[in-house]
Formats: sequence, structure tokens, C-alpha cells
Amino acid sequence: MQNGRRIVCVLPAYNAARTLERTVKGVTPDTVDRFILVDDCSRDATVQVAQGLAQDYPVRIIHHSQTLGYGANQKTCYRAALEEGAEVVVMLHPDYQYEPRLLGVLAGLVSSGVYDVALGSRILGRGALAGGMPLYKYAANRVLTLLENLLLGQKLSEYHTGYRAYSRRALESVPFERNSDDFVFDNEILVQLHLAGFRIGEISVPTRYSAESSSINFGRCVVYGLGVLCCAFAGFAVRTGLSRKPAFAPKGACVVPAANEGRL
Ligand SMILES: Nc1nc2c(ncn2[C@@H]2O[C@H](COP(=O)(O)OP(=O)(O)OP(=O)(O)O)[C@@H](O)[C@H]2O)c(=O)[nH]1
Ligand SMILES: [Mg+2]
Repeated sequence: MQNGRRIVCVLPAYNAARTLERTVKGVTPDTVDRFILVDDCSRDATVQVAQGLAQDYPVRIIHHSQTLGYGANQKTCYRAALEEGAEVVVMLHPDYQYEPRLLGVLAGLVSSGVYDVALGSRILGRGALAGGMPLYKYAANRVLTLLENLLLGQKLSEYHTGYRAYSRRALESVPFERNSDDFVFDNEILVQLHLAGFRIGEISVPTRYSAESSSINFGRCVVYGLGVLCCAFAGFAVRTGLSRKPAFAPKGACVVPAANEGRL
């Protein structure tokens, strides 16, 4: 509990056996009411490691019987967190890439009522390259962020972090189920929340890259980058009144929530 609000940490996991324990144990004790680990049919011992942690920590394990993708994994995470009565939902990659000790601080931006969404940014401050982020990922992150800020009328330091906090109301207000089942989900949900008028804050978070903490390769980064550009242009079309329903994902359209349509 934080400011009387129930904090749920969701861990979208895929082959995270080597880093999961460090991630969960790194969270300051008593910060989180519940961990929800969604295993996307990992090929390693992720589930067994999670079962071990569940002996000592409030960990709920949900298992996909087939691999559905990173975005699909997050959909299961948020559905489960909302069902469990979460008031603040923190998504933390279980690859020990982000500093777990800052989870309470990140959640605090939302539980305080000041922000609806909070991002743990690797770009604020000077730590990303020193933490081992490959130069091409850093450059792509900066360029995509610049374009997105221009197209969306935002001013964020990055849109690509795997460490975020959402208020219950924010998650309930946007149709995240319609988003991609792949990595671009992260971008689509931020664009949806921004267009719907939710307040987004940021804190700086150290990052560490190792062989264990990043699996997305160059090819998938390119696909992701193209998806981000489509998403930003779709958001621009909504912002400028060219469109009311941007098609973000092949499976459906990201619609702006009806309650907020008048504000766009
Ligand atoms: N469902 C699913 N999850 C994945 C897949 N690849 C990675 N993940 C999960 O998504 C999280 C992020 O993956 P990373 O490869 O670290 O990607 P990233 O953090 O966006 O990119 P980096 O900045 O390079 O680390 C990890 O914690 C994995 O558990 C995948 O193919 N399917
Ligand atoms: Mg990573």
C-alpha cells in the first residue's frame, strides 16, 4: 500500500529464469502488495523460479500455454492486475535491466495523485550508454523520441522503457486490448494515454545491459522502429483532426476513449 493505494507489480516474462529472482528480490520489501508474473510459455525454468519465489513473496503466476508475444503478455498482466483490485500497476521487465529499488518511487508519482502514468527513463541523466545500451539502440531511441514528441506534442525523454506505473483509471480508460501483441504495444498505450489527456511523469532510472537482460535483436528493433513511426503518425492524425480512429495494430484500431473525444 502507498498513500492508501494497492500496488501491484506485473512482470511480463519470457525466458527470464536467470534474472527473475534478482529482479523480485531487488524490490524494497513491503513496497508491493502483489507481484503478477505472466509467463509467455518460456523455454527455460522461468515458472519453476517463480514458484520458488512464491514461497516467500506474494507472487501470482499466470502461464500462457503458447507464446503469444510481449504485447499479449502485457494484456494478460493488466487484466489480472485490475481483477485483483490494483490501484497502481507497475510494469517491470523481469530481466534485471532496471533498478528495482526505485519501484516505490515510480509508483509514488502515481499513488500521490500527481500523475496518471510514470515512466522510469533511461535517457534522463547520463547513464544509458554507461550502463551498456548499444549505441545503435541509443541513437534510435533518441531519434524516435524526437519525432514522437514533435508529432504528438509531448515532451518525454523516451517512450520505450520497460519500467512504468499506471493508475487504475488510466488502464481502464484506454482500449489497450486492441493494441499489438508485439513490442510496439508499449508505444501504442502511451500514445493512447497521451491522446486521452492523461498526465505522464518521468524519473531517471539507471539501466544495465548484459547478455541476460536484452533479447531483442537488430531485426526486431527495425520492426519495432517502423511500428513506432506508424503509431506516432497515427497519433498525429488524431491530434490534428485528420482521423479519429488511428489504426495502430494490424488486429484492430486504437480508438480514443469516447469520454475524451471532445477534447481532441
Ligand atoms: N512474450 C515475449 N516476451 C519477450 C520476448 N522477448 C523478450 N520478452 C520479454 O520482454 C522483456 C523485454 O525484452 P528485451 O529483449 O529486454 O527488450 P527491451 O527491454 O525492450 O529492449 P532492450 O532495450 O534491448 O533491453 C523481457 O523482460 C522479456 O521477458 C518475446 O519474444 N516474447
Ligand atoms: Mg530489456
